[in-house]
Amino acid sequence: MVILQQGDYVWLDLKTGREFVVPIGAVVKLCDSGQIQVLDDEGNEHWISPQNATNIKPMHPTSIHGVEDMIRLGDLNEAGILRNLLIRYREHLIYTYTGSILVAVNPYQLLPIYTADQIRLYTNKKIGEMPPHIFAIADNCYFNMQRNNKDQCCIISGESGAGKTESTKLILQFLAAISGQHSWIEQQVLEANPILEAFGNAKTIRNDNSSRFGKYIDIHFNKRGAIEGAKIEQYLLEKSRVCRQSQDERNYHVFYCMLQGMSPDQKKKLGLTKATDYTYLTFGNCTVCDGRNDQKEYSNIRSAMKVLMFTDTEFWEISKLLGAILHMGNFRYEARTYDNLDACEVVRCPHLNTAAILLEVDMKDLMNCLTSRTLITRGETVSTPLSMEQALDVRDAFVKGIYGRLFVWIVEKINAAIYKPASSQPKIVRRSIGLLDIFGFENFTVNSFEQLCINFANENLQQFFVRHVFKLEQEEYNLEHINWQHIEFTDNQDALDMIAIKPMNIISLIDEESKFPKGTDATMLYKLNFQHKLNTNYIPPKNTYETQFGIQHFAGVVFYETRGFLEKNRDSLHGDIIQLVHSSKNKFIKQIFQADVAMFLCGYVPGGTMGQPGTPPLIKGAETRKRSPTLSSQFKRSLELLMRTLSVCQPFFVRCIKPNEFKKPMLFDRELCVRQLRYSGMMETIRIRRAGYPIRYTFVEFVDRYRVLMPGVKPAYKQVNSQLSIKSYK
Ligand code: AD9
Ligand code: MG
Repeated sequence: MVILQQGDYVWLDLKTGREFVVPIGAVVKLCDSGQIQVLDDEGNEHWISPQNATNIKPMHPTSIHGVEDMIRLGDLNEAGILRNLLIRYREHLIYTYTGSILVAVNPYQLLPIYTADQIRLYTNKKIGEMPPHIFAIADNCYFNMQRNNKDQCCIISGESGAGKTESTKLILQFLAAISGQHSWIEQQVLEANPILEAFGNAKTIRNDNSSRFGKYIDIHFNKRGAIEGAKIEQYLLEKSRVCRQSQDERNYHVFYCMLQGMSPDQKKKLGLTKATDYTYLTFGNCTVCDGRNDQKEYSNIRSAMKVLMFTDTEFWEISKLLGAILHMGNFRYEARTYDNLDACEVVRCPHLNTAAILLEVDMKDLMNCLTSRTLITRGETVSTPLSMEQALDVRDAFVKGIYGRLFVWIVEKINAAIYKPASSQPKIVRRSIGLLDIFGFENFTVNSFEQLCINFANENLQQFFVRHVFKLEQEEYNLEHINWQHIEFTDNQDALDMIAIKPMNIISLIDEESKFPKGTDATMLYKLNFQHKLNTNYIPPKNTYETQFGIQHFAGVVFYETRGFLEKNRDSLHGDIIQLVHSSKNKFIKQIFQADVAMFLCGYVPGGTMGQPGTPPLIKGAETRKRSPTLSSQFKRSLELLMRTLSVCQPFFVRCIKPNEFKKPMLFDRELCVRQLRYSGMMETIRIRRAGYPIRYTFVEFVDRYRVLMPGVKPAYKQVNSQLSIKSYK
């Protein structure tokens, strides 16, 4: 039985049984005839009777007013961490360390903590010398790079709207300020962001400026520490958004900016009007975004593109493609029946005409390839009509194809301006800081192929993280000559092996089935089950009708709906479309489809069997199925490269937390935060810490806290000058 007094702090376990509810902090208001009245952190009062006193535990002194580094918390558990973040957040202290990790809680308001003065205050300081801050991480990256002559990286994670992109920009801002050159290249690196955001960000219900792609920006510094270039890597743009948006969401910003910002004359040339006139822009019933000025953004995009050496012609060519996309979205179809087959026609209208003009293709060819498909059967080419549903899919696939390739081209164009390969200057020593702003772990009501890729990326990052923390921990023990036992940690290597490493892994099975002519989502699922049903990280469907399988990820179980998996992974356009692009007089579209056209001309024939390479021209409009690369194999390859890059860097971790779903300041949703803490792997870190030596006192702190136990011990400051670190047992 705990003896409590008024004013004592306690942990109150409300035992709701809910998955993300943890004990809440509370203060004792009254202790009266055995009854205890407490006031919890949310301002709710509770009466606790002595029989229920097991619900109450005393709070460790470190948890009462909070600490800057959560490793110092006596109550090193979810409740302790959550409360620490909460009480700091209420005081606008959004940054907190957990050892080497920075936790950043999104304030959803502009705090006066990013000024030039703050940059100066954080320059060249040790971590811990100043209150936790994103600038402290940036500063450490920079000076570690200089001091140790070692590349650094910063892995910024968190769910949508948690503040990853803003954190990335703040680090960049700090690095640009302290590298201190105000050079052209520095400006170019900074100006890459508005372009990427225009084409790759959109308003979603979670975030008004949501990045719909992952990115790694590697910033290069010369020997004197000045920015001399950068390279941007992009991952998995969400292409489906170009054709569909959920309620209250928008398409990519650039479309709305263009319609608001272009001169009437330019718009007329592209046959464009206003956003509400376009189907592709109105699925979410939302064409404006509070707090965004699309017109002003347009001129920012325009000037950023100038800084990054996009020519006027290139800019115009991009606008033409964006215009063509909007017109295609407005095509209307009419159902027909030919020889008892469902067919359809594109209704002739100005949109059709303008789209053909902008794509510089023959209008008839455009109509044909959107409403029929050429197949080769027994050596003969046959044109089969497409049903209305199929025709809409073909058009959307074409549009997604254009936008996806356009995005890749834009990133390449930016890189052409800012990236100077090291090999061209072999004698020049160069160091870099990489910033990874990538989608966090996702677990929705329905999860598809995209979530599998995203969670696969997160498994990789978790593996990297755990290994790093684990290694650091043991290195520190060695450094201080502390006796320690080998610390076990939950290794997610098994899950990773199953997903992508070992033979017959999940990704390779999906890939194989995608290339197999008769492969379907069902045959793929059958093979996955057959191969992995005994693996503890795999959860097979409960019966033969179910189309979901589950994976035990480090952050929890996720069920994946397999319908549509293969189509998404193939990510291919049918041959008639490639043929249409090939016939176009528009050099720009041909350029962005260059690889596809080349592959097409190499002579791929249906079923994945290759024809004689270099035997063009292929039978006009023949169906092609590209054998490679599939989406997952491309993604796997770029992830491997990323992990290789990260592994030679000294890493920093920033975990962004979204405090509420309403984009509101000063609102802290406890359950939402616990979920994120769990999914971020933070608890895993703590487990590792607990298995080791979780409490770290400097010599001074140790003596001050415990000298009362040994009469005659003087205050620490009288004994030492140096800060010797002593670890205490838990
Ligand atoms: V997503 O996965 O790309 O959808 P992010 O990138 O994690 O997401 P983002 O950085 O875009 O989120 O932040 C969302 C919004 O939160 C921003 O538009 C700001 O309005 C707000 N935010 C985030 N960080 C800060 C901050 N340090 N100060 C003020 C912030 N506002
Ligand atoms: Mg973002």
